[in-house]
Amino acid sequence: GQLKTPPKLYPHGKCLADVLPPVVRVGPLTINLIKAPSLKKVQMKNRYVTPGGYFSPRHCFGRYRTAVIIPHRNRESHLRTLLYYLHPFLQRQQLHYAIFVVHQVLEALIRRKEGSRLVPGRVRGSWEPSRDTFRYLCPIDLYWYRYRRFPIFFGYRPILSDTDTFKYRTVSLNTSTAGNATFNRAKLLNIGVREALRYDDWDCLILHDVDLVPENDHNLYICDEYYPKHLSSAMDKFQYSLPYWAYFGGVSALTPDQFMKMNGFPNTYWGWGGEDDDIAMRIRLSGMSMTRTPLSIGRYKMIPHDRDSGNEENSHRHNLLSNTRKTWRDDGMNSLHFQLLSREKIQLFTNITVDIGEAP
Ligand code: UDH
Ligand code: NGS
Repeated sequence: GQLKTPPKLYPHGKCLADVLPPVVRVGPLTINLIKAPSLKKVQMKNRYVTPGGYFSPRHCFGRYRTAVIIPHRNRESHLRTLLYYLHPFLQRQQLHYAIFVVHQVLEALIRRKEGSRLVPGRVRGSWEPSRDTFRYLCPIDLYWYRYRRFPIFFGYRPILSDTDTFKYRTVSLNTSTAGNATFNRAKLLNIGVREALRYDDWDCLILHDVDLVPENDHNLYICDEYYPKHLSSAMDKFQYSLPYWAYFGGVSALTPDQFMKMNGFPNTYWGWGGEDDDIAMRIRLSGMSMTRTPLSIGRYKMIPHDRDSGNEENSHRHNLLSNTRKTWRDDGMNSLHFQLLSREKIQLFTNITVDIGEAP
């Protein structure tokens, strides 16, 4: 992109934002994956994160609104490690952000476990940053060269209505309710986007595997104005390089517009493999191309793990991929069906529990 000079923020001379130093980001980070921290410890270290995993810079208006969406099942320790590193990382970037975990379970198994104790609950709590005090825009620093737009000061979108209830109060994350139903990463991401957009007018959706920890905090979790962006360009398991040129797995960033233009992601990839290649193909088919974080910055450590049961290699993936050209318009956000079991704002993230059914 071209270097653009940001327009003057306030015509009447200097504002506080010009003299406040930006929060210090350090570049390369030290990541220790030996032991997952407890949620309590993560909470203690992130005192300004409010329920739902929401944060807004305290002394200025965040320039960007970012929703991080994590597909999840039975990876609680990975989740704790990721939250431990991700919250401070996002705060140093002065983003207005929230973290959504989309959690795959089978409703039939919950019923068996919790029986008739299931009670309807209500979504409570406000996500609005306080508007009592006037705050300046967060200062721009060198890495924030691309000016996008002013945040909206007034007229925030109405957030979830009062009548919006969820069915079941609590579903444990470390769940035996996952069963052995096949995992479906792309469908969970579609659901995450749909749900996240109910909460705020996000500038950017970050689709984030639970086992990837960013290693450089200049890797900004903001979107490219024009094209979907691949953030995890250099993963340790691929020797900090790309496994192949069109690789789009791991962590990516799309604006809601870009996401809708490609009809979201496919719902039909059950099990491991191929869905990220389908997504890369959709980007092209919908007339966009892909941008990437430079290899020196898009560095990630993967938390080592074995293949999950219920996420076996999808034997149909090559067949599905050969048909993407024909199917992408009909398979995606416009054909998304699932059962929302709960929507909970817990301390470090919003937990969205869904039953997405089983592979046909
Ligand atoms: N995921 C879950 N639970 C599952 C399966 C997948 O939460 O049961 C999510 C999680 O966010 C994960 C993402 O889906 O980061 C991608 O799945 P993955 O990490 O299994 O995929 P990856 O290609 O690994 O990274 C495949 C298994 C490699 C086994 C190598 C053995 N040495
Ligand atoms: C490709 C898969 C992708 C996968 C990538 C990396 O072969 O889904 O390998 O895999 N595509 C197909 O199978 C068609 S990894 O080394 O992370 O296990 O993301």
